[in-house]
Amino acid sequence: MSTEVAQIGDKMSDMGIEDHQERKFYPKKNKNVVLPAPNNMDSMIKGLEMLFDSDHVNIDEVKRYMSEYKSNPSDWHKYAKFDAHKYTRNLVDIGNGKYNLILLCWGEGHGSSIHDHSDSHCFYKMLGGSLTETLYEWPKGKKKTVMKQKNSFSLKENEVGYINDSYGLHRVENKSHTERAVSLHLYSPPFDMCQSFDERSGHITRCKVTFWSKYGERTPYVKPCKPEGENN
Ligand code: CSS
Ligand code: FE2
Repeated sequence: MSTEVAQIGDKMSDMGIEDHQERKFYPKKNKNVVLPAPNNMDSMIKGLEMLFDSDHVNIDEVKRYMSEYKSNPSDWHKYAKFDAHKYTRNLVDIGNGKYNLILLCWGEGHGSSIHDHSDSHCFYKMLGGSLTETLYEWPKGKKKTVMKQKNSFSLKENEVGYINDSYGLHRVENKSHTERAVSLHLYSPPFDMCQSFDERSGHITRCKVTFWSKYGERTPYVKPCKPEGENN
């Protein structure tokens, strides 16, 4: 039995790895690959590209890999752009078209609407501060009713959260009035529309999601959708 450690830059197709004890990942041709813990954000970005090389997404493996990166603000400060009124979405990488990697910057008290994730995987890693996630059930039927809240929990620096539409809907908030928060989100496949929900009625608004910046450069302003757009 042998265990090999993939190097960043290795191609899956070059790997002849047969077996290993723990971190299983099943890319093409059923080869298992062990990725070393990323020691900075650029190596995490390259490692994520490898993890998403196959069509199968191993949720636990991606969560574990993202949690192994120890946040260092000097790795990501060029993407961290705050707005006074709303959290910002800042594109970092498009993962060969398989996903969007987006840095979200949450000012004090900023929060999202209740929203879905357009049938995509949503992984998010805390890079700084803390966020509170509240889960909701999908509204049932067409009748207007207050949305049903499920559980709520907080994530702190370096922790990783995950949701997809089968888990329900969520709202994410920086409840702190003194600290900002920064989180790195991976959506696979990428999406540019999602649905936001009015908590009192379950009313749905379709929203276009946009970027405040791309690769560290401010993007032109896009008028937000009403009443509670996801975009900025
Ligand atoms: N889905 C929200 C952030 S909470 S996961 C967004 O991308 O704007
Ligand atoms: Fe979300």
